[in-house]
Amino acid sequence: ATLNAALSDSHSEKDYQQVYNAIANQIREYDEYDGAIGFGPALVRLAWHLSGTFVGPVGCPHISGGSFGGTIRLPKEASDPANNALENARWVLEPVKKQFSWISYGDLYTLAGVTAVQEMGGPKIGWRAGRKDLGVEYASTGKLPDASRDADYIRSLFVKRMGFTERETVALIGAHALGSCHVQAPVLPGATKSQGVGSGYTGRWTAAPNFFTNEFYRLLLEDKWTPKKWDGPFQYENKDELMMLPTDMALVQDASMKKLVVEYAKDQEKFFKDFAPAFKKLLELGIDFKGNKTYEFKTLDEQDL
Ligand code: DDH
Repeated sequence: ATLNAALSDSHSEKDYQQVYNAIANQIREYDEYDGAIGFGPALVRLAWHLSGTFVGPVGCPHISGGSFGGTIRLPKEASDPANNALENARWVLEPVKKQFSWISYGDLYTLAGVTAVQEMGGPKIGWRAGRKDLGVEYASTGKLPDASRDADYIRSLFVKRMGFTERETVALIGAHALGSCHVQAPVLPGATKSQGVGSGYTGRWTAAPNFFTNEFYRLLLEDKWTPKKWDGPFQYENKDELMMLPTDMALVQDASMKKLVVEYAKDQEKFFKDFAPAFKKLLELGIDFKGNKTYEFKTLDEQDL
């Protein structure tokens, strides 16, 4: 079973490009957010957390989760501890939702992930419209990964439960070139203090956390990572105070995943080529788009905006 996307979508690719532009302008507007990282990484994480609740794989009779219903907007799913700090990502998209009230939250949040990857210099991600907002009975909790675990756990979630290949799995986790981990959620523009807690982990993975690159793999392989001495959860650090989660280190502790890390560390183009369809697949888990067309959006730069 799959959830069926709206077929006769009355909006055109041009309309969705307008939404893309509005999201991209929000990223530009608030570029000082989170220590001048901006909202790009948070929007990628929002799209992933909305989609990564999927229990399938496609074709199995009892699917649940996924991006279709936009259910991360609902308090039940938003308050899953795995979604800590994502209220900020939803905050920055609310003006876009007001301007384009016809778009569903599932479409808006997935399009925001696509926009953020592209605006941060990543590959073009094909995207399809047609998700419909669903109610709280479709909200999904407890399905997102626990960062303290190992490679077999990652396989059990991504390969067995969501239907990704191991290659797609390793490519997706390369998104950790972006953003950072937070003990406290970053302070919102205009506010004076943090509105909530983060994951409890701390630090950035790379020195350029708002550029989409293969740096995550290169650092994972080439740097020396040691356990961080602190009161927080077990994590790794290098001499430059960059960080890795236990699940990140798992990618080089496992022989077959490590091969892919080596490949992506050497070849950013190959990483981009594999990431783009894997991210599209993530955003579409459990959805039957029927004949809906795949759109590819222009960046603001490409439009001279
Ligand atoms: Fe992640 N991620 N992620 N992640 N993730 C965190 C931040 C970001 C795990 C744990 C964490 C993916 C996979 C995994 C991004 C994208 C993606 C944080 C820190 C934790 C913890 C949150 C905070 O404190 O604010 C684990 C575990 C996994 C796993 O696979 C086992 C994937 C697949 C993606 C993706 O996008 C495809 C991004 C981006 C961030 C940075 C967010 C920010 O605000 O900055």
